[in-house]
Amino acid sequence: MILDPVKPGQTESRVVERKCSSDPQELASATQATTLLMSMCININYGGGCTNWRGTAGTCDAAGYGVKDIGAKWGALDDNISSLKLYGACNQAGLYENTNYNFRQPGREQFYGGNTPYVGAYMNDRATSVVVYHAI
Ligand SMILES: [Ca+2]
Repeated sequence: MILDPVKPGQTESRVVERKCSSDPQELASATQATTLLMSMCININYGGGCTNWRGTAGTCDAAGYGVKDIGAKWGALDDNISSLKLYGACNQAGLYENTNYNFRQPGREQFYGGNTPYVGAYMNDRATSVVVYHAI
């Protein structure tokens, strides 16, 4: 998935493109102008198939990138994330159990400061909204 960054006044990234491909040439053209942000996988230890998020405006800053209902954007990933990897300046990922970042209410959320082979018993196969950003 290719995302625009979260802009001032917005609560989530615009999804620019969503594509599955096993064609190296096609994937290469999609990756040229974008930056790998994070990878989310449906099994532990980065197995079972992973979805990459790529950004249109470079790596993460403090506002970063986010999707408030991944089920609506990429159904296969909803309630299905078990491991994740972070790239570049993206050093913090947040997983939320429900849509809309749990409506910014505390609880039912977990944060990860690096590559995570297992998101933990609570958040495993539960995340529905996701953010990734640069934490100072
Ligand atoms: Ca969920």
